Amino acid sequence: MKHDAALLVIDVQNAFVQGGSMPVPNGLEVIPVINRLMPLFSHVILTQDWHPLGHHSFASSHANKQPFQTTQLFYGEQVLWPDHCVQGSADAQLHADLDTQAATMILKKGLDPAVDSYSAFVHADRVSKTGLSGFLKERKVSTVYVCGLATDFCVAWTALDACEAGFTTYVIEDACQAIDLNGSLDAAWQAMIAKGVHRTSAQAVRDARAANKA
Ligand code: VGL
Ligand code: ZN
Repeated sequence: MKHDAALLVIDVQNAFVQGGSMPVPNGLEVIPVINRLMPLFSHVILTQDWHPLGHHSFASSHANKQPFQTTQLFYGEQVLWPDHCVQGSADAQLHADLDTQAATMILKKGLDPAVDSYSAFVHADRVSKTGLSGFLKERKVSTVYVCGLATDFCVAWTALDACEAGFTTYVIEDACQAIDLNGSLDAAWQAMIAKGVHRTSAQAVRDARAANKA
């Protein structure tokens, strides 16, 4: 029997792999790992970063700013990125090699031009919510496994907010890859561990699911 856990597959989009606008080193490596995990879950949620042109998280929207610098937005410090995941562009599409048939929901995020959204649960203003917590709770999901791109941004923020919302939360380390900007990967793991996020591997998840089925 599959139990009440959801797999959250974060931002496996053309933008974040080789050839995209903001490639995460080794980003493509997550795809076969995630494809093997998806059939083990009865709830699979995909997220898609989906920004309007001129989004405030783009360096190009600010005078004298380069990608990977930061600026102050009304909700706090924001890392500025290359233009990426512009709505409707090929760059914003989910990667063609990702098996999307098993997905029960595709959540688009980052639509508000003034507010970024790394997390699948709460926008970067830390106030407005996506509705994912309610969606999962209505389906009696109490445990989430998070994977995808990038470990230190969208995966970490999603995992932290999942914990905050009361879900038992795992991050599947080898089903993720990181950007690692100025120590952001270590900082993300420290924050996740401090919050109670469990760090696991794809093999451990497969073993646990097999034991659960037996
Ligand atoms: C992401 C930065 C900006 C991510 C998305 O998917 O990790 N990072 N937008
Ligand atoms: Zn983005």
